[in-house]
Amino acid sequence: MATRVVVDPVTRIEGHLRVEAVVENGVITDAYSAGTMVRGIEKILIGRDPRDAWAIVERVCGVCTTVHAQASVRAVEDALGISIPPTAELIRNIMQATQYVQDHVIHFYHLHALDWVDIVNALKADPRKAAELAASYSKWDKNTASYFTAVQDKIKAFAASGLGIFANGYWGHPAYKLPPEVNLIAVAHYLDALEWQKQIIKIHAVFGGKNPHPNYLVGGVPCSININEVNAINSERLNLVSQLIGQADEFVNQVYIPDLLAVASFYKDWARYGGGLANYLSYGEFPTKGYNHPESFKYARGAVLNRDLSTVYPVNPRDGQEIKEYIAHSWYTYAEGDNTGLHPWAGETNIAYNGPQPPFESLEGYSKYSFLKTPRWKDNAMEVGPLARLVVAYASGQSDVKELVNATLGKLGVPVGALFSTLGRTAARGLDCALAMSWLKEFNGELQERVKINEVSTFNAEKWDPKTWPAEAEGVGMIDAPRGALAHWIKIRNGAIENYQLVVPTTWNGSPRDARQQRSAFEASLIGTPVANLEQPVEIIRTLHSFDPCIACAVHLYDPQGRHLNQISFE
Ligand code: NFE
Ligand code: MG
Repeated sequence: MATRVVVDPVTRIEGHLRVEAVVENGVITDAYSAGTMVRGIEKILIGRDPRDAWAIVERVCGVCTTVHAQASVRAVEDALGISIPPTAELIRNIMQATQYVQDHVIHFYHLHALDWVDIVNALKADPRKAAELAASYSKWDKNTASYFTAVQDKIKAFAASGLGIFANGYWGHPAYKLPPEVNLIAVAHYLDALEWQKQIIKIHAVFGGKNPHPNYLVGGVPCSININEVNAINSERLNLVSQLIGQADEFVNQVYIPDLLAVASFYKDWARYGGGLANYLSYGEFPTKGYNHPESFKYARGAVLNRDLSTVYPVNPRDGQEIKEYIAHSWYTYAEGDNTGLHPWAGETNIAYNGPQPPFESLEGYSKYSFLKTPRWKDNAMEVGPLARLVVAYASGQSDVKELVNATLGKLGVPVGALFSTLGRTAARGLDCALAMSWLKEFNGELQERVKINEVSTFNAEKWDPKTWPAEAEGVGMIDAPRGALAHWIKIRNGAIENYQLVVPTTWNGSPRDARQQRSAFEASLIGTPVANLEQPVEIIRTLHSFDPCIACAVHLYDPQGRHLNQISFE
């Protein structure tokens, strides 16, 4: 018998996501992914100064903060033909690599770990054995028996008071497989990661003034470097950055990656589930010779189809035939009809909600069922994110990526095919973090070298004055954000924004079906997954979380009447 399992809200994500999965004989046979929240970002940009757009679009999300500002300044620079000084490029790379590292660590411990780690079971652990076990795979000197005893005491007190925000977890569910000691180690590091992430993100405050939402600047970065000046980026600030990078490196390589591998080794069966789509898209990231030279990127740009690693297809977001957004199953309407696909330069954002009124019982029978639009590359549904970045880089032959992927698969004793799964997606995020960490050190070293030789220009003012702009211009700003391929398309007319469209990672992954009824990544990846207990569908949550969904980014339009469209409760 088919049962429709509704998960709403999906928690431990950013934004408001509802998933309905059809389960037959204990296995998911169909799924619907619905973004249930709307905001107004694309609309409110129209008519504004393109140089201000970054400050508005950055507010689309506080999780992947900085990435939308970066996409926006790149879009304006692309439209107006502005290149930025190499020192500014390095600082932007440092900001982005910092974002990858902080975001991925937080995702692993605070958003995803509890799908695999049973907090209550950690009470059964022997802290001495936990310390021995941790020492066998990590050199982190905090991992002592007394430290694990103290953490266990905290959990005891917490459990006695009803477990607080963790009260509704599926503790004791048979899908949890870790021994008590591994559970205890992971809970201890969950707490440590909360403290740690406050430190690394200070790098954003140094170069961008604050976090979340650091400052950006069309033509460069909004900070000047003078090693002897109190109010500039000086020696003290640069030393702080180096020190924070050192701490981050230790946490990533002695805590996160060892924990990830330890946890993964108990869940190898999850290399069989959650693969979903076989197509991967990456815009590439971390330019080293200017953004117009993608061949110099740390991560290559391209698309891989049908998991065929022998071919990487070029991706051109300017081509009107490559990237299109559909709304056949989304609460929008297009002037030319709802089965049309529109390239983002011609994109439209016209809300047309015709779904159920709250409380939603089921979306069954509703043709339109989400506020996410549905992007396609050459009409293919594409997965984006850390796994896609690694797949495209691997297939492009980038040696640092290939070596790390092969070494990790070897350690886990699983074949390359294991990457195409829920487990593979979660492991890929860890490798993505380790790579970003190593590049962060490299970028910082290069910055220090440039400062030594006084190559400190951070701003190109050449086209700052709108009088120097053409009457009409169009640009695209790509970035591979922590959750994947992100781009902003801008049209400028007479110095003001005429159209602005964001196509965001979670829009690719979490969208509803397209006009040809092809599923996007969330929906496709759930099919075939077993669900042991319909009342506690932890398996659905595991696969969704492996994508690190962000619905705030993915939907960016408010109901014009400000209507309350869905009630979210946190009982
Ligand atoms: Ni709000 Fe985001 C990232 C972007 S995902 S988290 O990474 O862009 O849709
Ligand atoms: Mg959009």
